[in-house]
Amino acid sequence: MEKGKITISPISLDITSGQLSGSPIMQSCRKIADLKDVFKDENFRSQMVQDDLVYSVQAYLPEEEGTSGGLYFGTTIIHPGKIGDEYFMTRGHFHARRETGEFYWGIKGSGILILMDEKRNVRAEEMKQGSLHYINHCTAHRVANIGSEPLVFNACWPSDAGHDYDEISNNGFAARLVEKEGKPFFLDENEG
Ligand code: M6P
Ligand code: ZN
Repeated sequence: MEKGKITISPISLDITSGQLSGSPIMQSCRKIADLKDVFKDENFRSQMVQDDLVYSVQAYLPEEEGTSGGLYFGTTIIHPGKIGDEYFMTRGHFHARRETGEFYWGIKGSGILILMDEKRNVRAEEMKQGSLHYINHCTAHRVANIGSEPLVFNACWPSDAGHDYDEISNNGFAARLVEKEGKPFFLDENEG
C-alpha cells in the first residue's frame, strides 16, 4: 500500500434503501418460476404469473467462495405478496459449513426471520428497520415479508459458509408462516 494514499472503496451502500452500487456486485433474482416446491401450495404457485419477482439479492463477494477468514455482504429485497396464504419468503438455507454464523439487520419493511436448529426447533424474530439478528451456527434461516411494502435487509456472512439448500428442499422447515385472520401465524409442518 502506497504510504498516505487515500482511495475510495469500489462499493457503496445507500444506508436508507440498502442498495449497493459499484463493481463487482453479484445480482440474482428469484421469480415465482424459480421457487418450485418451496411453498406449501405448489398447485397455487404453478398457476401464478411465473415471471413475477419474489425477491432479489445483491451481494459483494470480495473473496473467492470458500476462503476462510473472509466476509461477504448482501442486500435482499423481498416483495410483498403471498402464495396461497403463505407470505413471500426466501428459500432459506443451512450453511454448508454448519459451524458458521451470520448477521442480518433490517433496513425497511416488516418481516419475520425464521430460524431452525438441527433438531428442527423453530423460533422467530421480528424484522424491521434497525433490528439486528445474530444467526447462530448450525441454524437454518429464512425471511418472510409480512408487510405491504418491500422488506429490505442486509446480511454479512463468512466467505467459507456456503449454502446448503438440499436439507431444506428435502425436509423443509418445521413450521411455515401463513396469514390467518390478517396476521402472521405459524403452521406446524404437519398442519394443512
Ligand atoms: C441473505 C444471505 C445470502 C442469501 C440471501 C437469500 O442475503 O443470507 O447468503 O443467499 O439472503 O436467501 P436464500 O439464499 O436462502 O434464498
Ligand atoms: Zn446464510
